[in-house]
Amino acid sequence: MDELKRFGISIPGDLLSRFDELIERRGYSNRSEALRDLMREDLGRERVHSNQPVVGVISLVYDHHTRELTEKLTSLQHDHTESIISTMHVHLSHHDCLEVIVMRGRARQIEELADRMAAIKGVKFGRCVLAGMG
Ligand code: NI
Repeated sequence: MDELKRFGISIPGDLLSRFDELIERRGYSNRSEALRDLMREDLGRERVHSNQPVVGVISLVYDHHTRELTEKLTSLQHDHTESIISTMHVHLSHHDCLEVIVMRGRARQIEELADRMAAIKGVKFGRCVLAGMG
């Protein structure tokens, strides 16, 4: 880990109280760790905004009986073999499947693919989570 630095910040008492309540609910043991996570999250968003290299996880839940859905999903994935690291498929019930696709690439490319998959008829849930690398 990088060397830890200390700094002081001025903050209105009310805001600090609300922040303390929030981090207690989330189970943080101290403010420093909560602030570090907030900073990382914001820096991560900036990374996506500037289209930097990221890792992405696309999660989909869909009814595999929907006509042509699985063919469309498979075909889209075969168009992105250079950035898809792994795909996991779970048969949730008689109808529903969960697919988790792990990718590495430019933020916008991954988001665009996630949007295209989520828009396919029969997809009930589609989420894309991106994380910065390094
Ligand atoms: Ni399945």
